[in-house]
Amino acid sequence: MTIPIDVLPSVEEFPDPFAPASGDRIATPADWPERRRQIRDLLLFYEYGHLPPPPANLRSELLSSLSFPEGRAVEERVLLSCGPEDRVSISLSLLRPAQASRPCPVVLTGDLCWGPAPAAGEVVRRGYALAQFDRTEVAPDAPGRDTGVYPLYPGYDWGALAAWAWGYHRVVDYLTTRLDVDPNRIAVTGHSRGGKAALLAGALDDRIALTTPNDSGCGGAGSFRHQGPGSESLDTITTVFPYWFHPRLRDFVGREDRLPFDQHFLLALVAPRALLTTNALGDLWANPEGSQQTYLAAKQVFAFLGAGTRIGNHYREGGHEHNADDWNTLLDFADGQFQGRSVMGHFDGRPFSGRATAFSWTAPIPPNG
Ligand code: GTR
Repeated sequence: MTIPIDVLPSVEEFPDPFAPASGDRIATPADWPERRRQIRDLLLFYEYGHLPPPPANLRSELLSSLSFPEGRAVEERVLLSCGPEDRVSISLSLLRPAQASRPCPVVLTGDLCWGPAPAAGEVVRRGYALAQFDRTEVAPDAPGRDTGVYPLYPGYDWGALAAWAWGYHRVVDYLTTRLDVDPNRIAVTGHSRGGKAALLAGALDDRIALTTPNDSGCGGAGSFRHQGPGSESLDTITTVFPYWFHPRLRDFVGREDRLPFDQHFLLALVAPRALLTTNALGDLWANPEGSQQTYLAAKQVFAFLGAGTRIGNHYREGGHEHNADDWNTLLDFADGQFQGRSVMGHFDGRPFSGRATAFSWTAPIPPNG
């Protein structure tokens, strides 16, 4: 697993998620949990760094509660604290339907640093709670490891994406304590660098039922090997934003063929829980074409696990933003997943037809399958 880069084999196509580094290709879904652990270990070792375990001392303090017009929604502001000497703090905004008859599903985003979500009213109208926090309270979006969670966990080699994902997990810790939130219907989302973090959060935490990164691109749902025109490269991202990742990732610049994974491995970690990647056709930097390839590759894993209808991919016109249309797409998919409504046909986006597939393997057919 943690083999030095010079010894890693060159693999031009997407690595086969069903093939361990040594030994036979896995054969049945019962083999997946062990293979999934290997994939997770690879991604943390080479790409993101390692996350500390959940702290046992999470506390919450209600700071304010505000009813919105006509009593349809309530917004609570809650201060979470946890970690060494209670020094991790996260301020959470939780907007929820005022009169839900049963625990409601929730969508969680860490992008409050970029302002409130554009579709808050629609989220609540559809019966969801909306939880928003500022991931940069957990770790700064800047180089340097003197602030945020880094000095609190000195033994950890995590980059900012892993720290932000850990922040999502701490909010999930809190959400699962609330009686008005359904712990089985927690969705996470985020945009761009926030989408990378949300995807990593969903990949690593089985409590998250639906993971929906938007325009997450390089280091998210975009591929390192399959780069569409104008897309961000491994070289660029690790030059401009080295602190998002483990330093080891940069060793693969110009040697992407030696990566023992591509980003379809990250998507596959979500399976068999639900995953929707949303993309914009004009957002070339985020590699919409490479995201189609990772989607198709990860879909093999979902299908193998009997979860072929739990993965979706969506494209809209336009550029790099997390707009109301993206949120509506998320909610449509979530409605389908959480309420058993079949909307899957709309979520099989593959506009880049005619391109060669970035992989030649397919899912093993289980014996008696
Ligand atoms: C860009 C970066 C992308 C993406 C984007 C964003 O500058 O190169 O990977 O994360 O920022 O977060 O909006």
